[in-house]
Amino acid sequence: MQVKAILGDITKFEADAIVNAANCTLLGGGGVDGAIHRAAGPKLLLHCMTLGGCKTGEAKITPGFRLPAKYIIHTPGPRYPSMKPDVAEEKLHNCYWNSLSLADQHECRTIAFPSISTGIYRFPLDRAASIVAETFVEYAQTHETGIDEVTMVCFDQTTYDAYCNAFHSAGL
Ligand code: AR6
Repeated sequence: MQVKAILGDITKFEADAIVNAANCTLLGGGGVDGAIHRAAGPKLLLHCMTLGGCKTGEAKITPGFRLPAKYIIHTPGPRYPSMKPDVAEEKLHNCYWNSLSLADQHECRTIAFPSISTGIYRFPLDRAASIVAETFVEYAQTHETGIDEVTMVCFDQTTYDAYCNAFHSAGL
């Protein structure tokens, strides 16, 4: 499983699956969630309305509709100020872990993530990047994964630098 970070807009990224930093309603919002709903078109919301929401750290899958990606994996990240830091860290780990697992179940070979929880949900960026790197290492070591390529699609330079550093430190 190859891991890399790039600067870009995840709604334009061609992968078998892209991940959405959603909220528990799965009915859209601001940030990357809003951008994904706008780009995928109104059928995404109609589909999400049938899913019954999603708990923080868990993940649900939909088609990509108008996106270049075949699937969208929706995972609500932890809202950092509203829980204890160790609980938030565990939930952030679960978001990435459960998204990879769902991608594997759907035989995805390529998957792209945004920086879950580090925007509106205010998770400290450097800590998030270390947790993401650890999660990717642990997942690759413990699974016979069919995923060849994982890309962190970062929307700004600071986010890109944080993930590059964390991946480098983890030997990715
Ligand atoms: N491509 C890639 N990354 C993006 C894009 C994009 N098009 N747009 C924004 N980002 P956020 P959260 C980055 O706030 O913190 C929503 O209202 C952004 O710069 O989107 O998990 C949901 O409905 C940041 O680095 O997600 C929830 O209520 C990262 O994506 C809440 O926000 C995540 O920022 C979730 O908050």
